[in-house]
Amino acid sequence: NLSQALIDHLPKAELHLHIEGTLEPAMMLELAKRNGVELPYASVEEVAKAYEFDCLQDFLDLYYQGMSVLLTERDFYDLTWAYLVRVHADRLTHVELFFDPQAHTDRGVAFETVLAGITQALEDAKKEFGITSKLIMCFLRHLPEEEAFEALECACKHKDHIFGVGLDSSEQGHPPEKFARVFEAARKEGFTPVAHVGEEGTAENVRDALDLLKIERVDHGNHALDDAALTKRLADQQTPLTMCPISNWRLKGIPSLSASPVKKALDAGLLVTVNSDDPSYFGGYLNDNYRAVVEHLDVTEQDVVTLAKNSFAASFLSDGEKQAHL
Ligand code: ES4
Ligand code: ZN
Repeated sequence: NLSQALIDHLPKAELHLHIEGTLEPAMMLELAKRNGVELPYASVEEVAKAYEFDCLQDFLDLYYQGMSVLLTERDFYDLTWAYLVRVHADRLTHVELFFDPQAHTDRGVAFETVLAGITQALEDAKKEFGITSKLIMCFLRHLPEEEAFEALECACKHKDHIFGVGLDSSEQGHPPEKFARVFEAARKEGFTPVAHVGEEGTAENVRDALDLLKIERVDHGNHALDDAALTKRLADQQTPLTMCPISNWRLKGIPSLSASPVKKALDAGLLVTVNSDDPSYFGGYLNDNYRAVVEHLDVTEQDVVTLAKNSFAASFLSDGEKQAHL
């Protein structure tokens, strides 16, 4: 069918992707064996069966458990390379990916080990596939501000490889203001700020992230649409939103894919994009998310083209680089 072919053929960027969320069950078991790590699963089927989530926190618990198998530079390389090979097949040509260093340094894995494995795979994908990339380091919002400052200190030694800072993990109880100071410091150091807000949290969190953290892109932002004035502000300023339909559905942020706010955001004139978030855990890579939008929302083929174009427009590539991708 036409939409399917269109999705497969359009060059696309992915702007909301946690590299640790691409860890497939088969690789998880393989790395557990390679590294002598104990997991509560005996087979790929058992891992897959555990992936039933009632909310964001349910998922986060398994996400942090799963990444316990990632220990060496090679592990981070293999993880990142597998994702890039997979999305090259989806005609992805640019990716801005998140990583969660605190989830690794807390387990005794060095910041440099994590970064070296990821960046080597990104460099190889540029050479092999022509895929361009930017790396965004996320602060874990359930951890203290002081630990975010420690992560920022590490990032400052690697400005050549880290483009931006983000904010992820549990939104409830950890509002943007908790990170106002570390974001200010990060901006002063030249990092571009983004944040997960309005996923389980309210429009107020989205507004606070814009005003207090000065974010240049909203990750998720579903609940921004609850507030008409905020929606208008985002449309007027063309602040990008990185939405993740399958993730929202699997974490029960929406009752069904037909309740995804992607179409509403398009119709409101927002610079909205479609992304996979944690494809292994949620059961869908980039094109699966585009297909979900086509199958469950009343979108036209023109909307699909707009979403793919938005993915570059909303990226942090320069205008010249954006043109080269279209
Ligand atoms: C995440 Cl879906 C989602 N939300 C918040 N934090 C995250 N980390 C990885 N995936
Ligand atoms: Zn996310």
